[in-house]
Amino acid sequence: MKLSDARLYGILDLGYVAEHDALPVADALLAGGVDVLQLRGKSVSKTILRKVGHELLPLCRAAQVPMIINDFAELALELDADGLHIGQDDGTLDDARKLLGNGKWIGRSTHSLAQARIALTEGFDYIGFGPLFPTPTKLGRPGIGVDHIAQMEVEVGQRIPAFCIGGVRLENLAQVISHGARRVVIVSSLLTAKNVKEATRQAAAMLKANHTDHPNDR
Ligand code: 3NM
Repeated sequence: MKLSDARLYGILDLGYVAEHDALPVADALLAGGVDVLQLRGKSVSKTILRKVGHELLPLCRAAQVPMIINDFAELALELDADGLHIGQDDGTLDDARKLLGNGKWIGRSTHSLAQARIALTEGFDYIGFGPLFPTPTKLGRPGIGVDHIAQMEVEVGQRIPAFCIGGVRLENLAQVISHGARRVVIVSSLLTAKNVKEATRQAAAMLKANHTDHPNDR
C-alpha cells in the first residue's frame, strides 16, 4: 500500500484494549479495512508493548497493512516495523531517520496549521492533524476544530498524507469529511464499538466514497 492511498488509519491503543484482547481486536480492525495500523501503549510496560508488537507484526504483514510504532524508535527498529510516529516533543526527524533508515514512514503529530507546514518542510512522510475535538484518548488538549482542515489539505495534505485525528467518530465523520478531510485516524470510536469490524468497515467505506485524488499526491 502506498502511503498516499491510505484513508483510514487505525490505532491499537492498549489504553482501550487489554493485552489478551489485542490480537482479536487487531484482527477486527484489519478485517474491517484499516489501511495503516499503529501500536500505541502510553500506559503499559515496555515488556507488554514489545510482546504485542511481535504478535501484531505477522497479522499486519498477512493483511499487507503497514504497521507503525508510536513513540518508541528502538521498538520500531527491533521489529523492522514499517514506520514510527512521533509527537512534537519526541525528537527530530533526523534522529529517527538515522536510526530507522530510509524507506520507513516517519510521521509527526501536528496541532496547528503552522506545525503542519513545518512538518512538511522538515520532510516528514505524513502528519496527524488535531485533535479536531477534545478527546479522552489524548487528555488536556483543546480541540482545534474543523475550520483549518481545508487549508491544511491544500498546503500540506496534497504533498504528504495528512490524517485528521482527535475525537473523530462514526457519528461526526461525515462532518469532518465535508470540511475537507480525506484521511482520518479513529481510535476510541472503533475500539469501543460493539462490533469493531463493522464500525471499521463503515468508516473505511465513507472515506473511500469520498476518494479524491490530487495531482501532487504521492
Ligand atoms: N493524537 P480518538 S489526538 C493519539 O492530536 C492522538 O495528536 C492526537 O483518539 C493528536 O480517536 C489523539 O479516540 C487521540 O479521539 C485520538
